[in-house]
Formats: sequence, structure tokens, C-alpha cells
Amino acid sequence: MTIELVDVNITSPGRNFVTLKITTADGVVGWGDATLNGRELAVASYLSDHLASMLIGRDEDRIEDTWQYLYRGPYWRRGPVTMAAIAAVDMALWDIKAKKAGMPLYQLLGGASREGIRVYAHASGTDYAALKDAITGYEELGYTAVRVQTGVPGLGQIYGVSATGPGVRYDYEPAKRVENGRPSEERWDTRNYLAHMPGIFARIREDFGADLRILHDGHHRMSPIEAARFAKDIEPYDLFWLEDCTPGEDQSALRLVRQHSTTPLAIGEVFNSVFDYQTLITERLIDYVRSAVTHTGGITAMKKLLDFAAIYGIKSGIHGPTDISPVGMAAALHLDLAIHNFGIQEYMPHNDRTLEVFQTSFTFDRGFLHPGDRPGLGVELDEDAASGHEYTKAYLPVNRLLDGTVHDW
Ligand code: KDG
Ligand code: MG
Repeated sequence: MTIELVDVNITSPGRNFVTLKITTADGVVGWGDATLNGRELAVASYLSDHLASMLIGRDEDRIEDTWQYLYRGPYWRRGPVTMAAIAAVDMALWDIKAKKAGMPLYQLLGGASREGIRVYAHASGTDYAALKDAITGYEELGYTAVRVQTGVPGLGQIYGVSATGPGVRYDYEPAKRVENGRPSEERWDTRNYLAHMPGIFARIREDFGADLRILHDGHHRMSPIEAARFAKDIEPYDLFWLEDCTPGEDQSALRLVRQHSTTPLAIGEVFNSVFDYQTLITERLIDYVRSAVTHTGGITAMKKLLDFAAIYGIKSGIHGPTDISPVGMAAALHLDLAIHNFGIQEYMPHNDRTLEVFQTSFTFDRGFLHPGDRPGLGVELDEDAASGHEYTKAYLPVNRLLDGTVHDW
């Protein structure tokens, strides 16, 4: 059979999502997530203005060949826009193949390697008391792993901390509606942060004991030597991982961190191909791969990346914030269930409006997710519901040091 229709849907049920719909000549529909936070329309244009005409008439079963055709074909390679577009096509084709086989996608990837997918929640608070409330709430829901982010004395609103107060319904959405054509701005000081955080981890261990898996996101803000010192200082608190301690594009920075510390390291949410990891994996400079299926070329590319990581004892930690749509989340869950070197999955539940637009079949039970057993990815976009939510331009904030210098956000 062949691909007959290619449509791009843009909807904004509280935040923007770009979803690709591929329909085959015999009416099978596949969905793919193409959401790139703050740059949604660039991917939508890539898909509708450049890829759609190349897909029509192709055999939908030739997933690997289509991936190579879209990756090598245009000469220009990689980059988040291109790779999110390829990812959406790839997800939609796997969705179609699994629907045609009458199986949930994880069966085509080798079947389940585990019963459920351990997830981590986002716990945050402007101060320790608020953070403690949030962690307590997640433990009551059965979570065994939490990412902890907290306010830093001397700084205002910073990355990862909910401005609306603590709670298990994490409503931190960093992409802000654009009012004057420009993104909002935040302020940052690494010295304040480095002085404050170890004490927070100490209190969490004291209050919650040794079992809780504690994760933390440095969000690219430390220099290599700052990150090395921080990773060493927090060793006594036994973090599950320290994420993005330095800007990801500087692979050799992590050599320095590794030389000084045994705190496990995770990186990769801004990466978009296996080549971004080449040094990190072969030199064993990281412990967890943080790519999103949506931003790294889809299921085909992620499966190869994670198999490559497995050879070096490196595990998965697939990116799963709310800017990954439920379609992208389902793709992650099918991979998580199937691969052997699964580590943990990030889970930030979508709001109710989003879940009215995307009908999902994944289930949550006491800290574990399962993708469900519907044929395909198990997520369908309700196009009528989606049409009620118009695209609204929203950008991630820009970060500046206290003296006004632009810094990594
Ligand atoms: O769009 C940016 C977010 O996806 C990112 O800031 C979330 O760092 C993040 C995480 O670990 O989920
Ligand atoms: Mg992160």
C-alpha cells in the first residue's frame, strides 16, 4: 500500500503541540509528535512545505528506507527542526505498522522486557518547606523517584520551580505566552545555587530516607569546574542522576566532571542525533541518555542510539516534559517497555484539556506507567477537539546573570 494523505495539526490546549497525521490508501491513520517548544511553526512548515509531497505515494511499510531518505536525501542534516520533523514521520509509520499488525508497538520492538515503567515526577518548591510538601504528595501517589528543584536565595523565578505553589499537580510550564514579540527573562547566579543545593539534598535524605530516588537538573548552567565541584559535593546524598550539569554541546566538559566525581550523569534533551553522544558514550562519560524520541529522529533512531548505549552499560532516561505531546510520550513508553537497558522515564502529566484532545491508553499505577495494549502507539488525536484551541506564540525564557550577561537557560 501507499501513503495517501499527510496533514499537519497545530493545536494549543494550554500549550502548543504539532502533530503529524499520515493516512494510507486503505485508510490506516498514524500519528507523530513534531512539537519543538517555542519553535513549533518551523517544524510544521518543514513537514507541510518540504516533506509532505515527498511522502505521498511511498510505501508506508518501508520505515528504515523512509528514515534514510529524509535524513540523507536533502543533503542538510541534523538540527532540532529537521530531526523533529523526521521523528514525527517515523512515529506515524510505526503507529501504522503496529495497527496493521494488530499489536501494541512494543510487541514489534521485541516485546515487553518488564512489567511497568518506573517514572520520576517533578517536585519543586520556592523553599524547602514547599518542596517537602511536593515530595510527600508524590510519595503518597506511589512515586519512588522525584526530580527536585527549588528556589535559590537572592534569585526570583528560576528554571524548574513552580511559581503557583507546591503540589502533586505540577503546573510549571516554562514556555510563556509572547506579549511584545520577545521572550520573558529570568536572573541567575551560580555561586548562590552551589552554596544552597547541597543543604537541600541533605534535608531530603534526612526527611525521606535512603530509598527515594532523587534526581536533579542543572539545566546547562555550570562551567565544567563548577559542575565537577558540585557533583563531588553532593556524592553523600546518593543522587540517581545529575542532569545537564554543563552545556551539552561541549562533550569534553564531562571528562572533567567524571575525573572528580561518581555522581551519575544524565544528558541529551537538547541533542538530536546519535553523533551528539559519540564521545560521551564511547568514553563512558555519562550514565543516562536523555534524548526525546520527538527530537531525536523518532523510534528508529532512538532504538539504535539506546542499543549503542547498552554496549557501554549506559541506560535510558527518555525526556518526557509536557512539551512532548501524548503521542511522543507513548512512543517513549513503548521503547521503555521493550529495551533491555531501561533506566527511568520522566513523567509530567498533561493537563485535562490536553487529554481531551489526545485520547491516550497509557496507565499510571503507583509510580509505574504502561503504554497499554491498543494496536499502534495507543494515542489518537481528536481533530474536532483540537480545532477549538488556536496556536498561541509562546517562548522559553532567556536567562541572564545578575549583571545582565546572557547565560544558559
Ligand atoms: O522545552 C524545554 C523543556 O523541555 C525542558 O526545560 C525540560 O529540562 C527539562 C526536563 O528535564 O524535563
Ligand atoms: Mg532537563
